[in-house]
Amino acid sequence: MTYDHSYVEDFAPAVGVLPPRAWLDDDSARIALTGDWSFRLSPSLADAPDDLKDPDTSSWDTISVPGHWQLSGYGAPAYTNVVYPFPLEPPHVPTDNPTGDYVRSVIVPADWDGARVVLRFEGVDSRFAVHVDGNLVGWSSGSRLPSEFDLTSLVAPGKEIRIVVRVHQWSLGSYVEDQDMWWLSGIFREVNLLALKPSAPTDVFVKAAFDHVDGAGTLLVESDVPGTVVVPELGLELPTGEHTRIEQVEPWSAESPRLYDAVLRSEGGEVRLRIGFRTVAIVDGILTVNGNRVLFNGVNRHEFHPDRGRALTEQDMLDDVLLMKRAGINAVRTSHYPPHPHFLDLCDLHGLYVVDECDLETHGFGYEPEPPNLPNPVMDERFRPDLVERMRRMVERDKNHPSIVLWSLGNECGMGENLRAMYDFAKDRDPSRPVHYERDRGAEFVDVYSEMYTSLENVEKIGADPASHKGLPFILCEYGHAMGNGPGGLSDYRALFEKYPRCQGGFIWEWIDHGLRTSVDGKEFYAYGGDFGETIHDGNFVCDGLLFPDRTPSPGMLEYIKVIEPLVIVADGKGGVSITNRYEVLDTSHLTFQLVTEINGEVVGSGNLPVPAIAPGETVSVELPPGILAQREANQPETWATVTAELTEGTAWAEAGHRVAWGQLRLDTPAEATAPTGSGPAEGTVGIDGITLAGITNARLDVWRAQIDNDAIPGVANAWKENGLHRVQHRIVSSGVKDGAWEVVTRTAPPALQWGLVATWRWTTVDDGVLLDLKVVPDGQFPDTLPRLGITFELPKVDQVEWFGAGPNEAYVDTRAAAAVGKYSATVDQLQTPYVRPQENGHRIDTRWAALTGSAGSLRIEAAPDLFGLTVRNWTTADLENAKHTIDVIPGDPTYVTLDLAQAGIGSNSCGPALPDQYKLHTAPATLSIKFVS
Ligand code: IPT
Repeated sequence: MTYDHSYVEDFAPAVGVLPPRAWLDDDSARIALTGDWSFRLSPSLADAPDDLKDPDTSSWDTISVPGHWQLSGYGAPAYTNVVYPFPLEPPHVPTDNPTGDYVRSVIVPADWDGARVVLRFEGVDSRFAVHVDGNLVGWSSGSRLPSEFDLTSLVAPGKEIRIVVRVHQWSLGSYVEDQDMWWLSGIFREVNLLALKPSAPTDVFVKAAFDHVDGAGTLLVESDVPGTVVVPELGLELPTGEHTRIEQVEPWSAESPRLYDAVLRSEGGEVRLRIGFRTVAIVDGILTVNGNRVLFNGVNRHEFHPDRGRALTEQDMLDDVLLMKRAGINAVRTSHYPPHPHFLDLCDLHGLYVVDECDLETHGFGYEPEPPNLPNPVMDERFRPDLVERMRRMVERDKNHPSIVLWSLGNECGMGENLRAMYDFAKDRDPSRPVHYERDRGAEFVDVYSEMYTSLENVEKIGADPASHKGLPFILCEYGHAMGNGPGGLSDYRALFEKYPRCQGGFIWEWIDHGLRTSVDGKEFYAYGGDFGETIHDGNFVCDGLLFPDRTPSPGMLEYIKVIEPLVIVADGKGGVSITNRYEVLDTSHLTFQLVTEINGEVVGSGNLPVPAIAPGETVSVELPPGILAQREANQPETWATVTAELTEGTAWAEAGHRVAWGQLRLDTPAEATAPTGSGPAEGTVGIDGITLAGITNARLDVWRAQIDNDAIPGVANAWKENGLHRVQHRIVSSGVKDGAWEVVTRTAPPALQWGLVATWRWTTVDDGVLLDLKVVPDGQFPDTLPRLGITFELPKVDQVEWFGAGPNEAYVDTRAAAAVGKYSATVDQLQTPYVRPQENGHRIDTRWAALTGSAGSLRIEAAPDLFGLTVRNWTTADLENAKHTIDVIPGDPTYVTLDLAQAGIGSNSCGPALPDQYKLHTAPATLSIKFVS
């Protein structure tokens, strides 16, 4: 008889499992079944052996649990975003269904006598059957949800049992787990054998609320086994099931995550509880926590590690939480499945608002398919029991976390009655939390209205019409697509969240690039879709995070940190500094303010800046110390004051001195910029006519950048490429002395087309160098916009770059909030940003001067007076553009230097609105004046 695999395609959510219950920190005995299990992978159901009653594992390998078999040497990862990698014919899945068998023995301790012995899985992808000593115990699915099996009748204390788990890569569950991520299978979260004492609680529901009007807390702890709840700090002792009011409590919030340690004592054992008193409510269309309007400075977080996939360690989870807290992020959407429960404990402890999302996405069916297309599973009644059970399993597991402020039904499923049923379940079981779902345009079964990737104009419209969408609070569950270089425009979104009360922020897509660490010939790089030979895949769309795969912050992360920082520090227009407190509940008494003054990038003064405690929402003006004012009077050169707010004392998530906000004030009054005048023609100087200055060769007009992911989308990229911008040629029209300058006229134009850019390069000598006055005029049917307009030239290899301008990190016109004016120094290597898929990077905006030094000497470039964008790299734009992975860009000699008059903004168009007009680089006559000193 062959093994009956029919459960793989069963519409039932599970068979033989215990009812879902809360994740509890109790004193029940347990054995962690982590570590080595015997393992065998069958490529297909057809050849998965029929020996699960008593498999002979002597020839099997071992695999480490938790983990994914594709990252443990079996099969290969595969990435698709929307599309399913198998034919759509629910409930069927391919017979070629990789199936992993896991076997492990464990002795049930003798002192477990009388206990209920439960085998608990925290997460198995995607469906699995459990056998103990030859008996089929049951099966379950819901990859990111726990399943428990009662083994009591199959075990005897003191005796060994043999557990056999058969896990299938594809199942009915795969139809509702179409999240944008790697397909990775196996037992990827912990497995435990538990001894549950009959007289100890196994399910507890803590209901703790806060009344912001009178400061009182209310508490009710429900338990399946009665007991007494003790909260020592509150001097409280109260029976389960009894509601109590506490005169004064300190509330829990993301900024001030006050938890009260408590214990629930019953006859059979103890459960440790951490109680956070807080109330989530929608008041007059505004989402509030403890009466305060919430503004989500959030991120979408997938669970990811470049070596372990979704099998995270507790350290990985802590790393995420600490990185978020230090960044000023206050909210996480657990896209698109419930995270490991330990992560939620950390959110409670350190303070992050959580949108806990159900393990559900059916994107590949389309939003509202009409016959003859198949209905989306959320419209198909056969899926309803499974979907409602998924919601139930999440709510039951996670209900005690104060950090969870919204339940979310799932992601990208369109609309269907099964979603309504999930909503109804959540509201019935836990009326204390509003429910989120994004694609409910009519706001039928949601409590907050949510959209993704909405343009600024449309956010503004929603903000300006508070009655629209049933007057619900509005959030962007995804925006700011952080793929490759980007996202741009975050400050503009932030301004709208400040302007319209109902626009309550959003969640950047996404937290981390899912690049898998791989190597070729000993050279390491991060792999993305297609790198494992997948038949269909979505390339590097899986690398769209604020963090690189190894959790180092990308420039996008640094930008986000600046945009959301809790204080706004700017000039007050009266000679002082204006500081606005954007915290929800904290005043600024925990912060110390520092002031540093710099003239032309050199520090001339520093010290403490006394600032009174500023209440949330308040703005104060602080005068600068008199010495600094005097300096301002006396100095014409560029003078900046930088005010920094730091933590006075360490917190659980950062050390004392951690910077939470900063701002710069320009102290000198910039004089009307005047161009230096040359004293005569710098004859035969630099140009494409081959004559060189200070090692400069091959100076050309440059209009192309290695496409960033936001450029590489049809509308933009095609228009640019159709206009031949990626392959222009250059012609010298004339050169000679003219009107006191050496003048070279060039025409830069693409093959086959008739438009061009006529550039007039006028070179004159000045005291210590040569001056270039460049004028560019488009002719013919030129394209509306350009990726960039600048000049690129070559220099003998440069090692070190020093510059005065905006920095220290790369910045573009719409990603420049985090750039501060200062004097910086970096190697050419350090100027590059290693985007997982190589693309334009490293641009330093608003450079005043730069000194480039290499073995062949040095060259100084000065704004005269136009500020320029600076890019220095040891490869060409084409090299960068043609590279698929970081290891494909190979540094060489010479160095390529680009000085931009302007460059197009970055935007978020890889998954989002077009680049706003103000950040486009419109083709028009332009000039640039620069001085070269060798
Ligand atoms: C949106 C998805 O919700 C998210 O999971 C991710 O795929 C993101 O896009 C892109 O990276 S869906 C999109 C069609 C708006």
